[in-house]
Amino acid sequence: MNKVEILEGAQKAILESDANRATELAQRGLAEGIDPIELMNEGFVLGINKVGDLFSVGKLFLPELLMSSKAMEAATGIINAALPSTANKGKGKLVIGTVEGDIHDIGKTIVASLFKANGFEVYDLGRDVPIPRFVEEAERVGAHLIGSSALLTTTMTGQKRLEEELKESGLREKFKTIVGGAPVTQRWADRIGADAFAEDATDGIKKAKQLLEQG
Ligand code: B12
Repeated sequence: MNKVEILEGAQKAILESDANRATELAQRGLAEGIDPIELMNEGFVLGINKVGDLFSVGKLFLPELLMSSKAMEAATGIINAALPSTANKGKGKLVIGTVEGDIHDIGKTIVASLFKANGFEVYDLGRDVPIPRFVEEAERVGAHLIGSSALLTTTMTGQKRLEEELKESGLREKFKTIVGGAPVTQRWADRIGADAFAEDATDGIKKAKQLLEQG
């Protein structure tokens, strides 16, 4: 199989909710030397995005969405584990989680893995995280950055509450905040007063580095 076939196969495996095939292609892609992030973005992510599109127009239903996301989780587990863990720590500490009421964590976990691979110390709070937890954990570990993920228009408000919570507790200046998730935009970040918005994991690393350089 060549690279194009693997990437197309990866996309198809997610569309067809085939976890075994997704696992096999994740392993194969890595073994062939495809860059893990490219394998993710040009393969599996295209598949899950199509699934999301079909779901939103009613051409596919929740059981299929769930099965495709299981296949996606299988693939991302393998790819995340393959990201190099750098010995060169000390870029900064990141506390990250998916906000309260929201159980989407595939993207958040990719972001956490890529930050680790880029020398950040990552504290992943998981999904459906109560807003005060972000603040407590950031205080506890002495974080530089707080990253929050929201995939639902209804849970994006959690990111706004995080900003409010930080302000109310007098801690806003202590941490930089970065927001992400499919419905989240730069406009939203500006509106709620987050320090940065990132389109994807790679953009997240870029923005985080910029923020930390600013001090
Ligand atoms: C997979 C999926 C699920 C899975 C989630 C499994 C899991 N473990 O995550 C399951 C089946 C559980 C699910 C459930 C639901 N889902 Co859903 N789901 C999706 C789907 C298809 C893909 C999401 C995904 O994983 N994308 C792939 C990853 C890699 O991308 P990503 O998450 O965007 O993350 C990237 C960037 O956004 C960014 N990023 C993300 N977070 C962060 C954070 C930081 C700090 C940074 C820097 C960057 C960053 O970097 C990531 C990597 O590049 C989306 C469709 C879509 N287009 O998003 C719908 C979608 C989000 N779901 C939707 C809905 C409606 C639901 C349900 C309400 C369905 C239901 N009726 O029950 C429930 C909600 C449950 C809940 N309370 O959370 C809607 C939301 C509509 C809306 N406007 O709010 C969507 C958009 C589908 C649609 N088109 O209708 N879902």
